[in-house]
Amino acid sequence: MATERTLSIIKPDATNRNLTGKINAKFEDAGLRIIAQKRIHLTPAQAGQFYEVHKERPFYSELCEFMASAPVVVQVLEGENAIAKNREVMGATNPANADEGTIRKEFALSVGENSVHGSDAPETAAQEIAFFFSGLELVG
Ligand code: DAT
Ligand code: MG
Repeated sequence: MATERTLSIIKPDATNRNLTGKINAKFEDAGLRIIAQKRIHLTPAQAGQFYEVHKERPFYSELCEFMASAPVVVQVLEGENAIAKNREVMGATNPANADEGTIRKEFALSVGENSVHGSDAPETAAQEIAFFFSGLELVG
């Protein structure tokens, strides 16, 4: 299995509750290395651009508004099979369906306010990393 990189976002519901350290510990305990990280406050337009793939879905405007409602922490995680491993650590989109011990089971408030984003495939990971970071900011 190859070393991969994936884009992670600690969402406003989690930064509001000061959970960044607890969430980062979950990544590190799973063997994922945080090789880039910054705290930013997205505009609704930037959130809309990031989530453009969902623009036809009924929750799109709610999602963009939520993502711009408070600061987020964007980060690049690196490790063996990092994309799938991060999705495992995150848990299911809806916390009601998330496994015990996952970030969303422990911390998410609802399907919308679900604490973390993680890329879902190598192509989207590459696009999403490039959306937020320059190559110089990735320190593996
Ligand atoms: P994931 O974040 O697990 O990759 P997704 O890509 O299907 O899930 O959706 C992106 C985000 O959109 C998700 O994290 C929260 C929001 N969302 C998804 N389904 C939703 C729903 N039924 N109601 C409200 N928000 C939803
Ligand atoms: Mg997704």
